[in-house]
Amino acid sequence: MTLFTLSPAVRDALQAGKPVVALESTIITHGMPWPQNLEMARKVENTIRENGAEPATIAVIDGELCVGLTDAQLETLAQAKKVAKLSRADLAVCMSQGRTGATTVAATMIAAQLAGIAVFATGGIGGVHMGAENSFDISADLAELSQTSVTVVAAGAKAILDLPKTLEVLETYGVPVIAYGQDQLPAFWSREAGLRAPLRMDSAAEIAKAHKMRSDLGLPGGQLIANPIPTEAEIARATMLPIIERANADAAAHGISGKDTTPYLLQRIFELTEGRSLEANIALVLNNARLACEISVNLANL
Ligand code: PSU
Ligand code: MN
Repeated sequence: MTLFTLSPAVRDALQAGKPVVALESTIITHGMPWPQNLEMARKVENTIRENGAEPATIAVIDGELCVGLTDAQLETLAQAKKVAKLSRADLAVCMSQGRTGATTVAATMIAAQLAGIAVFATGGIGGVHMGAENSFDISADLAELSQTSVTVVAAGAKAILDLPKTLEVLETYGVPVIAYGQDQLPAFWSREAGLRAPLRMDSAAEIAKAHKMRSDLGLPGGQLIANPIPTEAEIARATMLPIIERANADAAAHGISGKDTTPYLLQRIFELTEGRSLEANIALVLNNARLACEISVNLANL
């Protein structure tokens, strides 16, 4: 039984030892509205190809764990309504039932590791939600980073989260949180979170070396690379803070919880910023894809 299916392009790249960058699909189905979600997915894949690596977008389609999607599969997924959102807990159930689902950061990491892909680009990881002291809502992405050996490039944790608590949990789990090119932790739509990042690196080569060192030491788990959004695309933290607060208050008022929280907040912030948050989101994903390429090219040369 094969556990996953490689697209021909991803299979060829992996066999030839060429750099491959994994991509998640929940950002397509739950993170952005149609049709910008499909435009983003295509742009990210093309950016990766232009930067010397092969993109591998990951999703479960009719029970099949697909590593690398055709353009037609990408389009179907982007248009699909009510697709399941698959984290670690949901992956095997979805596959065993022959259903379709989009992979979160956690599930994408699992698939990437199975396929032998070391680097993964996304927008923002899940983390500790505001009010977690009551709700216990902590994304499975954090536990995944502690046990699955993939370097994840994100623009920091999503700013809708409780960032200090997210950093604390990552520290407890032994996950290196590495800000790229600055001391501050980036906060997704904004370059700075008002928090110092635990670690800093200034080049993709250093990040690749640290990834290899971690695996040589036999330490399970990945690295979180926090790559700040490009200056020209950022929305100032001062602008975002009241909007995030309002979105969180609306979520509470509507009784939104569990898996629905992240998609609800992203959609609400999209409305409250009149679409600006989406433009910034697309810019930061592309920026992360470029850095992930550089890291995977460096890893392939090690
Ligand atoms: N980043 C985005 N949009 C998203 C997500 C990340 O810009 O929709 C998704 C990712 O798939 C991440 C998930 O893994 O949200 C976290 O969801 P939860 O907090 O339920 O674990
Ligand atoms: Mn959650």
